[in-house]
Amino acid sequence: MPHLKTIEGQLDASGLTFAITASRFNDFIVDRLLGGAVDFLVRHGAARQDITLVRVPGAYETPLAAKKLAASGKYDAVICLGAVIRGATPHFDYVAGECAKGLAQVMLESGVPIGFGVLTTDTLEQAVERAGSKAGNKGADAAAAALEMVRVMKQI
Ligand code: INI
Repeated sequence: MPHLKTIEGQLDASGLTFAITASRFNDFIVDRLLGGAVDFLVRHGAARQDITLVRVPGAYETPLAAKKLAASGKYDAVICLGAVIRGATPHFDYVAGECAKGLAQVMLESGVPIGFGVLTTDTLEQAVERAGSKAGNKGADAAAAALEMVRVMKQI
């Protein structure tokens, strides 16, 4: 669309600081998301020493850690990684729902971009597909979205 003043975020991570939360629950999936997120940030100019990793027990605890990280003022963005996989009970709905709701609340209240890299899948196979195989890597996607939002927010 021509002649519009347009604000867009460039995917340039140089000089920025990031915190990543990674849940221990389903860690064999989450470690793949972590690899994808770090690889994305470094390939786009972030320095490894500017990326802080915080391990949390599960997706349910993630918003609390993200809230403190966002409020600390130390990070340009927080990227949250986890995997909630549906089981035979309604537990999934509570864990996934509270995690997503909590992270949205943290982002809006803090003004710090949050990358939502928490998989919510019906099966383990669907999680594997999204953790670096045929459906890409949602950790890298969450890092990309967080980075884009940092650059957008700096211009608005
Ligand atoms: N936590 C996850 O990150 N993924 C899951 O799939 C999951 N399931 O299925 O139970 C899960 N539960 C743990 C939860 O996040 C808390 O750590 C736990 O309830 C203790 O507060």
